[in-house]
Amino acid sequence: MTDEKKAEILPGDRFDAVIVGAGFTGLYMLHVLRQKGFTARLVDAASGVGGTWYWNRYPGARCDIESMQYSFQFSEELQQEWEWTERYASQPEILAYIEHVAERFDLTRDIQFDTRVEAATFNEDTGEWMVETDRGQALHARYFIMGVGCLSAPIKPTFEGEADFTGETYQTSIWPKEPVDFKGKRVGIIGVGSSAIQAGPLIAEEAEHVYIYQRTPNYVVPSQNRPLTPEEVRDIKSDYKGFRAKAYAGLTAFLFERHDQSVFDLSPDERRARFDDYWNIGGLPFLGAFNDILFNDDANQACIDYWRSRIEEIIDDPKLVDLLTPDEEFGCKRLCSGTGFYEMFNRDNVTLVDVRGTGIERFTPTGLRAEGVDYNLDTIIFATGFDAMTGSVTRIRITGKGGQTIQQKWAEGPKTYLGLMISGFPNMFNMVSAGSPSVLATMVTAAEQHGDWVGECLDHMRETGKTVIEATPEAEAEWTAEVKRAGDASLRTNCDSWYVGSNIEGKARAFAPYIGGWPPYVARCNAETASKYENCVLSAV
Ligand code: N01
Repeated sequence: MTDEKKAEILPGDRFDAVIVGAGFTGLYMLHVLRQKGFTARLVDAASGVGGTWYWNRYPGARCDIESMQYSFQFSEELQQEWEWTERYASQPEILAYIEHVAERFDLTRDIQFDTRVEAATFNEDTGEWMVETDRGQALHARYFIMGVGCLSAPIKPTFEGEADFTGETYQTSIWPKEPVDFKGKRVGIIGVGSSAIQAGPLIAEEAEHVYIYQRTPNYVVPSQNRPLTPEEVRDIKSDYKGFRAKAYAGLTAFLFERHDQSVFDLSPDERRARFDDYWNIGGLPFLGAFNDILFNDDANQACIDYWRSRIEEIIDDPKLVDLLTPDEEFGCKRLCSGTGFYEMFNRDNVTLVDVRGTGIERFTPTGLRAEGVDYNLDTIIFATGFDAMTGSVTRIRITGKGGQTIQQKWAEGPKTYLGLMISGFPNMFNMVSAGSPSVLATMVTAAEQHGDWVGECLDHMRETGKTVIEATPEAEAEWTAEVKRAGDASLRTNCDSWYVGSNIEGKARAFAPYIGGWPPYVARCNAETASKYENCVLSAV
């Protein structure tokens, strides 16, 4: 992006909407508002579009939703013309796609890059938001729209002695644009979440030695990534609309074969054959092998037994198998989809360091000390995750009616109406985040659904001469209870994970995304629109 192409910065500007975040969600929202004739300014801290795909440039970064589905469907021309090369797209390819979309729909002229939104305050007299940036600007807008992502507030633990470490440190979630050279280096990776699982095997191919510091193991299934064949692409594109419609009708808004059978409907041999089939399909669809893996403890244990038998086939050292086996439900955390993760531990230059005891105690000038042992390292990589779901919202000082802040409002966990609106914060829309399917659905499809919903809502406001919309406290309480009910019905609330916020000390435990299913969620949103917002108060100031 050249500087000339960046939107001109006009301090004190006034817009119909200020949108935060230039990922899939914010970009689509901007497109919708422009189509409808609203004025909008989109603000992003990055120097280019892409959101999560702008920042997460670590080796091996790749999506775990199939590329033919992890893409926009609002433009038939776009989806027909864009060529994905692999079943699961890599970060560079996804970023190139998002840049293409921004260019194709001429979005960048309304985007202000290299600017972080620091605060937003609702003015009850004017019904407008004032959005303050780290450039000292105050942008005024009727609507304040957050498209800030679910996994975009990175976290990094701090260790004693960090400043004395003479080597290089990196963080997967804010990876440099320039390639990092690991040749001949002793590399330490802290964490074994999806980021480390993707990065580790590739770094191990290059580095002299890789130490993986694992506090809690994760279940990993093979992604079975491969190049897309011209035939399968042609097949989908021959009826892309029909393909998308089938995905839309599914529980997670992405299409994969789900068997509507219990683990216990099959004999042990048939069950194993079914699991084998799904292992070969790989990735998140592995969970579709049976309908009760995430809902029944015994079915879940059968899945764990199968998984373990496969890992035992891969890893030579049985002690490592024990160390890499989680002691929680399968699929409770987000299932990790990897390539060569377990195989990596058969390499002579990879060491798994179990840090469940005293942990990583400190950094030293030449590396780090963990569990009482000093490790000499040239490079240390933090793959330590995010303040997920709410962190990207609460790191902004958002103040609603009566001086209430979002931090106060969400102190005991996120409270929303349909995930989209927050009582006490009129004219603010929080897209594809806590309280909606978001991370449990295809994020791009979720971005389009929310973008269309907000667009229609703003149309209605304009047509009826209303200027302020706010969800009622009753509607918010009912929806927040529904989000909790749906979470409690799933095994996914049982373990510690970023879904429930337990990776952040002091954060209230709450299963943040809505797990009640995509079709019922969309039906609720559509009913609200059809009722002309019966669960909201609309007024004019
Ligand atoms: O982060 P994580 P992530 N000492 O939170 C460890 C999406 N994503 O970036 O579990 C030692 O999963 C921590 O240990 P513990 C995807 O949804 C998708 O990898 O707290 N270890 C854990 O092992 C994913 O679920 C893809 O005990 C420490 C790790 O750091 C989500 O993003 C790719 C520590 C953090 O794992 C987050 O994944 C990448 C300490 N002091 C990400 N502090 C795709 O495949 C933390 N840890 C699409």
